[in-house]
Amino acid sequence: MKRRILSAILCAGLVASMVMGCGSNNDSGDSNSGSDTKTESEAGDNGDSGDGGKTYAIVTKAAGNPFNEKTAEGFQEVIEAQGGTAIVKHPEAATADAQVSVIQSLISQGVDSICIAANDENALQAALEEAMAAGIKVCCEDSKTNPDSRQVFVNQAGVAEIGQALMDAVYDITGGEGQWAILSATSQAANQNAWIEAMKSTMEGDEKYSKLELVEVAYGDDEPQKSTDQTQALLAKYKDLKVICAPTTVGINAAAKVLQDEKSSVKLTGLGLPSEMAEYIGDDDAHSCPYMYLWNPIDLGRLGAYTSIALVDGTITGKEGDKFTAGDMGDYEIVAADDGGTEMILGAPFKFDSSNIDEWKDVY
Ligand code: RAM
Repeated sequence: MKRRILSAILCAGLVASMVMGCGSNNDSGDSNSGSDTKTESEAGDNGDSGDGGKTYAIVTKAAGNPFNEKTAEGFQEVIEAQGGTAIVKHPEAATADAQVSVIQSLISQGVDSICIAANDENALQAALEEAMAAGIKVCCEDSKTNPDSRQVFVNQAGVAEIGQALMDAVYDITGGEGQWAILSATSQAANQNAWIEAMKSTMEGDEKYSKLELVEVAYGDDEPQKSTDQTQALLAKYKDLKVICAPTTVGINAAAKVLQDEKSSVKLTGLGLPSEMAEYIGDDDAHSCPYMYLWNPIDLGRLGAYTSIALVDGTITGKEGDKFTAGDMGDYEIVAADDGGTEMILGAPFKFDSSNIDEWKDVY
């Protein structure tokens, strides 16, 4: 973990120092190739950068989400340090349609790879298959597609592990009984849906959780206002609600503010960015979130970049048993994923509480 702190600090510094001279294209909110920058338009039809290097794209779930920005930052830092050109695309909405038009513009540009956090497990298949047929290497990070739409998934942490950690947090914070609700991202988000299923199967698989009642799964669509509205609706609807679990950085941040502003007795846990959650984390009544989990989103982007490079240079194809070295992040092996495709795991979910939040809030 210490190494991750260091690498995160180093990469933040590196990105800052490279901003002036870098050859990347970072289009927030752009869902097509219409506003490509000069550097990218110089790249030529085959997408190669001017120096003969390769062009690697990252497509996040949507613009306006700091988690996605951190991931893109890590991706960009690694690609540029290796002499490649990074193209960062944040679609204007967290929908499959917005991502399909981004993918199509990247195919037209002839990029060498696409690393994508999918807004829908199946709806990107035609576009991503077209990309792969055109020789573009495809991996997922954060939120996966189905196996036919990708070569490998860069998974942030084991799904069962995340489900177990969140379920145990709900158990602990409720005192082992009572009503709880989930505030998720979009209803199509493969990562949140997998984590919710893992929470449910943990709960259903052990008598220990039998006094807990999951009353609703609400969807804030990773939009701050909708997440705020959904939190308020949960509070109005369930007078005996004890805990909200938000497995999304946007949702948890919106819910934390509602609960703390309203001095609600309802408590919160889930997955949050320390930089956004520091003011809400604490063990007393004045704080809405006793503790939460996450992983390093910058490292997730860095691993996505190393994976893209390894796919493009042929070190890996994405099959089970493939091994590669992800720079200073060390060696990774591709393993079978539970959907029949393959994945690699960045690491374990990390707990943030009052004892360490100050140490992390400036990192990501
Ligand atoms: C939100 C996004 C992202 C997820 C994090 C935890 O920012 O939905 O996909 O991984 O939360």
